[in-house]
Parts: sequence; structure tokens; C-alpha cells
Amino acid sequence: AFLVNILKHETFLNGQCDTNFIENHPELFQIKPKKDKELKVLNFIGERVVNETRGEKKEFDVPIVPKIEKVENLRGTKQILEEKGPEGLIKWIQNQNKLLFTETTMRDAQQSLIATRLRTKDMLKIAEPLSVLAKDLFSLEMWGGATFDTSYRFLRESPWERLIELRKRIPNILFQMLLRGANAVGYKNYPDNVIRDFIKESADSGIDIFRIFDSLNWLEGMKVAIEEVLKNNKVAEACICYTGDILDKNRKKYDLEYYVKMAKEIEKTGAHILGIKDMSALLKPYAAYQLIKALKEEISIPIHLHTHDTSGNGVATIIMAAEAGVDIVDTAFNSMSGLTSQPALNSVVAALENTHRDTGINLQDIQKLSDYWAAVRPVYEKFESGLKFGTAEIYRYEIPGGQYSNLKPQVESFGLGHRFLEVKEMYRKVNEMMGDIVKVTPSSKMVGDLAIFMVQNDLTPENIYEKGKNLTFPDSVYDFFKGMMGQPVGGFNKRLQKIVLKGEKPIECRPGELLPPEDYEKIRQHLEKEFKIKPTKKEILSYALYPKMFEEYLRAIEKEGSFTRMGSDIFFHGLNEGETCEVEIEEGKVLIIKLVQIGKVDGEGYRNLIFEVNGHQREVRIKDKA
Ligand code: 3PY
Ligand code: ZN
Repeated sequence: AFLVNILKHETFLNGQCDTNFIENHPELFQIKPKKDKELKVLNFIGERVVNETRGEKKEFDVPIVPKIEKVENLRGTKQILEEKGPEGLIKWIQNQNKLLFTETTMRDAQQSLIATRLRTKDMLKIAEPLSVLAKDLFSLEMWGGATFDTSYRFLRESPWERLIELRKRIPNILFQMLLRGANAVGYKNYPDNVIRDFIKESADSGIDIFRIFDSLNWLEGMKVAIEEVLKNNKVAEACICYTGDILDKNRKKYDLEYYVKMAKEIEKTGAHILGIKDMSALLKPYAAYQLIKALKEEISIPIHLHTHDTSGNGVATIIMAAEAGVDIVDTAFNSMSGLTSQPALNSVVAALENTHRDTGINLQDIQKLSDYWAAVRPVYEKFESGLKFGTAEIYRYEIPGGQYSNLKPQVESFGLGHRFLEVKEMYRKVNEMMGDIVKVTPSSKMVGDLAIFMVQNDLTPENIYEKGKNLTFPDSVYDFFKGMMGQPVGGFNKRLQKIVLKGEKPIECRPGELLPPEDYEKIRQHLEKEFKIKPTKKEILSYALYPKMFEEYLRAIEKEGSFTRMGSDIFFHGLNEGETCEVEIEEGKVLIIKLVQIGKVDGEGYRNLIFEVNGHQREVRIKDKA
């Protein structure tokens, strides 16, 4: 390649090269990066072929991106926020009779249905049509929750880039994210400066509405985040997380009065919208009616309902909430709805046509979007939970949507697949031991961790009290009892707390008050030294949230490459023998890659794969892990 570079060089061709020619033209040596990238692509595809699909890739339909006419001055809720500010937007919401919708495909729906693996490329392809065909949506929930770390971890893509690129293509619909209060987009409390800067940076990159919750319904845990969102002139939606069953008069801890009281406290913080976060799909249809009716009488800020369809009652819950006057609801395009995801948007829109809550959304238009996701979804089939029907057992176990679909594989990974029912029963018992707590990330993870730990070690709740002082509990359980997740409703189970903390004193204040501010300068120096990068504020924050994971991401993209422009069918399934694909390796640079032959396993357990890249033959050697 070096010789080719010389032979093609202008100076050489003109016959003007002297003895200093090579020295004066360092670009002659620039053969590595491109070839290197090419090799990385082949290794990546080879790995998929040898160790995942094993040469038997399925055929996938190419998702149809609906054709749209360019619309000048596309307007939507985003323009209302920009022109009138959060207060103006709230007034606008209050003046609507129609039911307003948030669509969740890019965040909660994919988190709940396909283990948060949806790639940015598939989002960007539909973004512009979405901005036109779904222009009457209130908002898109497209960021936050588990999408932040999984994007780095499993997809090797920057969540920040996703946000920025989507924003460029969708200028008219409000963007909404899920923020776990003092846990941001992580599983533990972070110092206040991280929470504040993360919000600032997200707001600057395109987030308009911050849905903020605390995993124990502890208002203190949300206050810093609410304050920072208000400071940034964005929309603060603060949540009550719904648990229990207000219709069951025997369950007194989380009754109607409890929720009304919390809603009033939230309103006093200055939050613009009240979110009802029904993460485990426990809000039954008649309970939704009662709850919304009561809240509408007691508070004046708009109410936004988030629920899941795990039981199959989701649409009924939405309709009853609509009847009681809820302002905004979360749903997902039909092809990404149902089960542990949100109830079906297209169906609810149809159900409300010609009623007093008629949505004004064009069904034909959103059908095209649903069709697009229907064709995308099979590529992600291996991440589906396998859940085939709605289940009423969710009312018994109270497990959040994402956790419910993830629990089985998680339990299987501990070799406890055959004891799944026991784990679910234990989840329920652990909740009782804790004194019936709100269970949502990260408190739900803690309950799951302890349930699995107890089943694994054949422990019963009684055993825990007897043998507990000799047990090493999962970290999350220690953190919870230490007060590092905040304070649960009604306080801790003191007896259990003593056992877990083994004499240590728990904290009662906000963990953020005790955590020293994150030292960004130190992180910057570390990343510069270790990875030879000049980190942006966003990268520094990513490191502050997930240091180990972010380092692994940087290492992986350096060593193996990042393939954000590669089609998802290739990214997840590689190629079949004889199949050709196009892979864009950088803006405008496309490789035409054909997999010519998959070799037999050699004596060392490797296979030789022969490719043709832009007509040239290349080979890679991949370890067969089977
Ligand atoms: C999250 O925190 O990611 C959730 O979806 C909780 O429901
Ligand atoms: Zn949810």
C-alpha cells in the first residue's frame, strides 16, 4: 500500500521526486487508519458470523421509511415552549380538550420490550418522517432511564450524539427524558454538581421535559433536580410513583390521601407538571379514574399519566384516566406497545375519535410510523423477553415493566431458571420485609437482588433475622439500609436495618449533602492521560456517572471500532455466505462487503473468513467459541 501511495502521488507522476520526496511527504505513510477501519469492520462482522448466527442469518424485510413532502415552518409543541416558555406551555396544555400523547418507542417501549438495544441508526432513519407524520404528539420520550448506559455498554454509541442528531431532525416535537432524581440515569446517588451539570448539558443538547422521580417517593431526593430544571427554563415534570392499590381498603399505606398529599407537595416545589409514574402497571382502570378525579380537584398543574400494559388493562386505564380529565398520557406506536411496554397509541387515538377527548392525530399518518417499527423489530428479536400474553400476576408481584421482562434472563444467568416462580414470590416477600416500599429503579433492583440472593442461598425471611449478622448482603441492600437511596415512606424496618448495617449508623439526610462534589478537572486529566482524548463536558459527565463502563467503551471503540453507521441487521447478525452489504465507515465512505466463504475450524479453533471489500479479497481469522 505504501508503494501504491508513492506510485499514485502527483509529484511522483510528474517525475519531480528527489531524494527528499519520501521525507517531505509524510502522507505517504497514511495507509493505516483506513485499512485499519476496514479490518475492524471485517473482524466485527466475522465475530457475529462465527459466534452468533453461525452462518445462518435470517432474512429481514427492509423497513419502509415513509416518503414525506418537505414542510416549511413545521410547528409543534416545541415552538410553544420556545415562544412562550414553560408557563406558556402549561397554559396551552390547560386549554386543550383533546387528550395529549407522549410516544415512548425510543425510551421506555424499547427498554421494556427489547432490553434497551434500539440503535440510534434506526431512530435517525425515521426521525424526519416522524416530525411530520406525528407533528401533533405532545412529546417523545426518547432519552434517559436505562438508555444512557446501555447505549455505551451494548451498542457502543454515545447517547449524547443520539440526542443531538435526533434534535436536528425533529425540530417541532418536545423531547422528554426520564431522570431518576438524585440517581440521574444511574443506580446510585450522585453528588449534586453531577446532577446539576447533567441536567444543564441535557437541556443544552435538546431535552425539553425532565420527568423526575425518586425511587422511594422521597421528595427530598427530587428537589435538586427540579430546581435545576427550573433554572434552565425547561419543563419539570415531578412524579408520584404509584404502588399498591387505592381500591383495596385493606392496603392503607398507599391510599388516595397519600397520593393527593404527595401531589400537593410536588406542586409546591414549582414543578410544572405532575407525573403519575405507574412503572409496574398497577393502576387499575377504576383506580385511575378515582385518582385523577381527586388530583384534578386538589391541584392545578397538568397531570401526565405513565403506565405499562403488563396486565393487558393498560388501554382501559388510559381511557378511564381520560374520562377523569388527565391531560397527557404515555403510549407507544402499536407495533412497539403492549405487554411490559406502554398501551397502544394508534388504538387509543381510534377509540377517542368523535368523542370529547378526540385527539386530532391522523391515524393514517401514525400507521406508517407503526409499520416502520414493525419491520425494525424482528432484527432485535433475540432481545425480546418471550412474554406472550398479559398477566394479572403483576398485581401480586409489583415488578416494574423493564425489570419484569428482564428478570427471567437475569434469574437464568444465576442458574436459577427452574426456580423463577420462587424468585417472584421472594420478591413479594422481600417487599413485605422492607415494610412495603415503592419499587422502581434503583429500589426495585435492590428488592430483586435480595430476592435472588435469598433463593440462591436457600434463605427465608425468618432465616435472615436468625443468620443475618453472618451474611454479606448484596451492595444494593447495604446502600438502601444505609440511607444512600434516600428515606422510604414510613421509615426503615429498624430490626433488619441493624442486621444489614452490622452496627454502622445509617444516614438520614440527603446523600448528596454528604458526597463531595465531583472533581471534573481530575477526570479530565485522567481521560487525557489514559486515552489521549480531549474530553468534552459530556464525556466527563459520562465518566462521572459510570467510570468503569465509560472506560470500557473508550477502550472497545479504540480496539474494535464503533459501527454506528452500520445497518442493524449486519450489526447484530453479520452476513451469510455469498451475501453482500454496504457499510458506511465514515461520512460518505462506503465499503461494499461480500462474505465469500466461511472456512472450517482449524487445529487452533479458528475459522478463516474470506471477504471481498470493494472488489478486493481480504481474509480474517476468528476464534470459534463454540
Ligand atoms: C427507569 O428508571 O429506567 C425506569 O424505566 C423506571 O420505571
Ligand atoms: Zn415505565
